[in-house]
Amino acid sequence: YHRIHGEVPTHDVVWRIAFDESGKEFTDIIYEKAVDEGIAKITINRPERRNAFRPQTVKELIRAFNDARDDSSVGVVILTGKGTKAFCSGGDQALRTTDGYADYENFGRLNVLDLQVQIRRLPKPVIAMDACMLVYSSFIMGYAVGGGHVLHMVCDLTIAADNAIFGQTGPKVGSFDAGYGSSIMSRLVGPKKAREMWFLARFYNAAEAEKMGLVNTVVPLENLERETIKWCREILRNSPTAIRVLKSALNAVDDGHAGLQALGGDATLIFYGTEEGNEGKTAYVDRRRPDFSKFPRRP
Ligand code: S0N
Repeated sequence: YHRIHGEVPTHDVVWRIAFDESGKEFTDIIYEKAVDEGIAKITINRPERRNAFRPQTVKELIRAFNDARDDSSVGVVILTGKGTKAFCSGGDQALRTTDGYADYENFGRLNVLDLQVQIRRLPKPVIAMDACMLVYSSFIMGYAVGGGHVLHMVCDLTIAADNAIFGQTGPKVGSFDAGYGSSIMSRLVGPKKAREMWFLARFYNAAEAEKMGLVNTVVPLENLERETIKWCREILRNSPTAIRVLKSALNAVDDGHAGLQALGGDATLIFYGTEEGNEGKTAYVDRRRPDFSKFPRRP
């Protein structure tokens, strides 16, 4: 039924529409939060274009991810695409100009690059849910190709439906992602396979993607959301700080100075919660000399 009617069934969760602080409606995405669950779901909503993104889509995705980051009741974010035919088919080729993608104002944009960095730095897991494609987590069904494939790769986890198809089309359509789209792919599948994916621009089914290390698990389409929610709940049972530090640690080497800055920021955040950290601030506010003598110099 679901394969024919093109909807991924929702299980065990009540989704309610969410807004960011602007209160403005979203047109290109659906932003939802699960009642009493700590899960946000962001769905690219352009199924008639196989969920290709235009600058407006990316702008809305950035707003929703910002809100999910700021909402302390959210612990995991799911990224997915509307319907069962595609997670995301990349940039909207009909809007491609000589300087990116243009849908408003008179110049093009490549704002998906900002979105990739945002997902990478978000201190909560995004899961890609791919029925063809979560930022600690992604779930995928249908096609995840081109810039859509890169989006699932920058997510922390990917849960794929058995009908999901993965690949890069860049060299076929005169584009490429020489940033995360190349470096993260090489980390995920290894340098030889990454070259194969980019140079030949072939498509791979979900079983092949799992074997290559591109996705965490493959499940029947009918169970895609149920399985993704199960993964979210397991994550949510664990320490949010441990997960936060682990995410930044896992990205640190690859992200260079920016990666170290995120990990270092986590250390500062934790230090501020200690008596030792507090002594310095309190002494400054009280206009006295700080007394760090009672704090151990651990081996
Ligand atoms: C996904 C495919 C394989 C699905 O095939 P299927 O199921 O046979 O459907 P179609 O009939 O082909 O498509 C249905 C309708 O959807 C439209 N459509 C599909 N994809 C797109 C798209 N990406 N852009 C615009 N329209 C799309 C079809 O035209 C069709 O419409 P109608 O019904 O009106 O005819 C298949 O659709 C496919 O191969 N799609 C194109 C995939 C692709 O090449 N994507 C672009 C790849 N490049 C990028 O993503 C750029 C990378 C990028 O974003 C980036 C990276 C680094 C730096 C900057 C950038 C940047 O450019 O922003």
